[in-house]
This record gives sequence, C-alpha cells and structure tokens, in this order.
Amino acid sequence: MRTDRQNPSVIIIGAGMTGIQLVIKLREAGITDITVLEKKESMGGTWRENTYPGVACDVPSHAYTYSFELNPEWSNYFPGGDEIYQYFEKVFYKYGVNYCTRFNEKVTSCVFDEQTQRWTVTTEKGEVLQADLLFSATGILHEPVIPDFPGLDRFAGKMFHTARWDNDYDMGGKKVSVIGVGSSAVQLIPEIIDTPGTKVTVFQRTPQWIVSLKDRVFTEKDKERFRRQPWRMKWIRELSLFSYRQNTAALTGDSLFNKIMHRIMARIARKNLESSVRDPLLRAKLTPDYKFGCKRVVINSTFYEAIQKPNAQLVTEGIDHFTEQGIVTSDGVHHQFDVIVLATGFNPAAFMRPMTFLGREGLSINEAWERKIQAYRSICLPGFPNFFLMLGPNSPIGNYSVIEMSELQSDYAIKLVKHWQKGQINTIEASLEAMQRWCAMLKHNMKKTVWTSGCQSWYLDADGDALAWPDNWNNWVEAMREPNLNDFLAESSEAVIREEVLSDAA
Ligand code: N01
Repeated sequence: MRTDRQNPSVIIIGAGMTGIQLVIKLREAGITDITVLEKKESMGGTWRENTYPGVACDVPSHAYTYSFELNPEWSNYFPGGDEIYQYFEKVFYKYGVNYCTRFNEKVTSCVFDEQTQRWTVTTEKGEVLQADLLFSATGILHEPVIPDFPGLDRFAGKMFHTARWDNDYDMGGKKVSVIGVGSSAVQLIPEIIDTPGTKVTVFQRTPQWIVSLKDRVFTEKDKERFRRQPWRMKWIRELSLFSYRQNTAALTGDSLFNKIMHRIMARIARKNLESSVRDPLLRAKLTPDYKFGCKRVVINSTFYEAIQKPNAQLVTEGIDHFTEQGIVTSDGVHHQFDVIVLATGFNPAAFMRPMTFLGREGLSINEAWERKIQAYRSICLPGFPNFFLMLGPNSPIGNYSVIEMSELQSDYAIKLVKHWQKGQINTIEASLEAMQRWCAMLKHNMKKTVWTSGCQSWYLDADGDALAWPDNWNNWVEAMREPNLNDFLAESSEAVIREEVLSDAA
C-alpha cells in the first residue's frame, strides 16, 4: 500500500503524558488516522506506575499542566500523584484520546520496510499493524534500576521497587529498609516513618542537596478566581516556569549571572540542611561533598524532619550483601528487615527498549546505540525514517517541567510532518552528519554545566556525556523553532545505510 501523505497513518506507542498531547496536536494539524498502543490497562504512564505513599510532583502544579488545558482545580502547588493522574485522565477523555487508544497492547517489534516506506508494528498479543509515521512516547524514566547486590535473591522478606509499589502490603509495625535517597525516596520515607509501629532504616550511598519549597493549598476561593479569571493561573504558571528556567540556566551556564545564581541557590540548600538537622553527626552524613545541582536537585520539605525521628536510622556504610533476613553492610553489621524498598531510580537510556526495533537494512536500535545513545535534536534517528523518539536523549532539562519540553517536541515533529506532506523532504530522516554536529555541540556545552563537576548522576552517560539537555531553556526553544531541512535527507538515495551508522557507533 502506498503512503497517502495528506492522510498518513500514525502509530503512537504509549498513552502517557506525551502520547496524550501528541494525539491532540496531530488532530489539530489535520492528521486523524491515529492509533495509540498502550501496554497497560489504563493511560497515565509515570503517574499510573508510581503509586508509592507520598508520590507527588516537584514542579508546581500550574506549570506541570498542558499549555492548552490549564487546570483551575489543582488543590495545591505540589499535588499528589493521584490528582495528577486524574488530570491526565480528564484530558484523555475530554479530547477523545480514548477513541484511538488500544490498551493491553504491548509493542514487541517495530520494523521499517524500505519498499513500502512504512513501519510494521507487532504487539505481544500478535496484532500486526502498519503505519506511515511512528512515534515512541514511552517516557524517560520507566525502566526501574534493580542493583546487582550480591545475594539479592536470597532475601526472604518482601521487596519491591518504588515504581512497582505493592499497595496491598501493610507497612504498619514492620522493620522497613529503604535503599536510596533520591526524589522518590525522600517523598516516600516520611510517609513510612509516620506509619504506626514502623522502624525505618535508610541506606544512603550519596547525600543529596535538598531545597525546601513552601507548598500552598489553593482554597475554594482561589479556585473560583482561577475559573473566572484564567489569567491568574496563567500568571502563577509563568512565574513558576520563569523561576525554574533561571535555576536551570544557573546549573548549565557559565556567565557571571549564572554563577551568582548558582551560589545563591547552593547557599539556600546548605541553610536548609543546617537549620533542619540539629545533630552535627547526622548533618555531616547528610552533607554532600559535590557541588549543588551536580545531581538533579531534590525538592522536598519533609525528609530532614522525618529522618530525625526516633524510629528512623540513616546508614551510610556501603551495602556488602543481602541475606535471607536482610542486609550486611561493609562494617559487618547485619541489618534485619521485613521489607526492603528499592528507591534506586531508573535507567534513563532505556527509551522504547526492550523491543525489537529495526530501521533501514535491518539496522537495530541496539546496534545503532551500542556505543552511545544519541539522536538528532533528541527526536530523530539516522537510519530510522519517519520515526520520532519523543523525549529522547537530552530531553530532561534539570528540574524544569517535562510537559513543556514534550509539547515543544510535538510541535517540532508536526512541523517536520508538514514539510514531508508538502514533499519538501523525502523521508523524515536526519542525516548522520547532522546528528554528529548536534552531538558535538552537546559535548561542547556539557563543559559549562555543573553536572560535570564531579558526581555520578543519571544526567550523564558512561563517558560523562549528557543524557539531559546541557543548556538553558531558551536555547532549547530555539533548537525547536523551525526544522532545518538541510539536516534532513532530500532523496532516498542519500539514505543513511547500515554500515555508516554502525561505523559511527563503533
Ligand atoms: O531515583 P534517583 P529516583 N547502592 O536516581 C541510590 C524523577 N522523579 O527514583 O546517588 C546504593 O534520583 C542512589 O544513590 P547514588 C526525577 O526526575 C520525579 O529517586 O547513585 N544506592 C540514589 O540515592 C528524579 O530525578 C518526581 O549514590 C543506590 C537513589 O538510589 C528521577 O525521577 C518524583 C544504588 C536513586 O535516586 C529519579 O528519582 C520522583 C546502589 N547500587 C522522581 N543504586 C517528581 O516529583 C542506586 N542507589 C516529578
């Protein structure tokens, strides 16, 4: 079947925050033949997967909202996961995204066919679908990291990752261990400590810089004002986004202004620690020895207070191995638990994998990324035509709203589709050379960021190159403004071939 460029068929993998807005924006652009394949039984992505006690957003609610669907009903600045899930669910049904979504359809393979210039997508159930354009909207942080601790399988108690929370398990009266002190852990730990009868041991490998931002409850009167005068919530939104942008700039730029901002923020975080933790020994354990912002800044106002409670203990000795009863640390102490929570984060480079993903000439994504995870402007992969990797490599932008990032990428992808519809490009495929230039620019910018100042974080790959966006928001907006068609292949004969991509990856 030949492609009708004016009415292309589209498959979107994933019905999370990105998939939902992509459907809405594609329809607005006149593209209606859309199928969303969602692996689970409901939409919501991150906010469906993460249901641990205390799960919340650390971006202010009015900024963590689609630009086209502001929400006067937010209960507070930092709403819980349930409320965020409900927001996405409301948008999902209001805009009829449900009509094109198929649940329980886990995609197992995507294969590009040179002859038809189409993608064949197969699901776990054996469904086979075809599309002219393929979008992966599978999110960034969805593949839990389960560290390879010696003896992990021997533990006879209960154990789960924060993103696989067992809501039927009652923590009350239990000896609980939490491994990790990242953004998930600091939200969760105070909740467990406050559960009656628990004794909680937190294993911390690296302390975090924590900034406490005041929450604010929106009263009925506030909400009524937001409904009547939407400019009020727009104002809060813009103010929040503006301040988060300044913070991101301070962590990724090296101008004098950025340096001053960085110093101010570092001081705020240190003051937070000093004024919150009384015991000097505990404070020393909680004090990072790396620069503020080197790891993603943790925003939280309950962890420090909780860890000082009598039923809490912070262990900083390394984990040596697991036993049937618990964990033995490097000092030989055997800590015994009923339940161990792995708050150990996510693999930021999994993207749509594990999945069979084959582009031109059978080039697999695992081969193309064997040495390095990279993409042109986060979205386009040489050798994988008419495919868009939403929130791909270098998408996360510090603590900034990933919704803003996602919307901008959708707009950019749709601009590319329009050029393709007009015949200005043959396939939507960036050249290898354009990707190399882009990656060289990222490498150069990376030197200006605080992320390379001497810490380990999920912002960096194994070579210390950027997995996040190593620059400020304005430059990202600029990069997404208008596609540079010179970076795309005009003719199929120019197509990136397997050997070129493989030699680049070698
Ligand atoms: O994961 P993390 P997370 N032995 O990677 C430790 C987003 N998020 O799930 O620092 C011992 O931050 C690891 O130690 P270290 C947000 O983008 C957003 O908390 O590597 N410890 C660290 O302490 C965030 O950045 C919200 O030394 C090990 C922890 O586990 C991202 O998700 C809420 C270990 C992992 O921290 C990830 O956050 C929650 C090992 N082998 C999350 N391996 C919002 O509010 C790992 N650790 C939007």
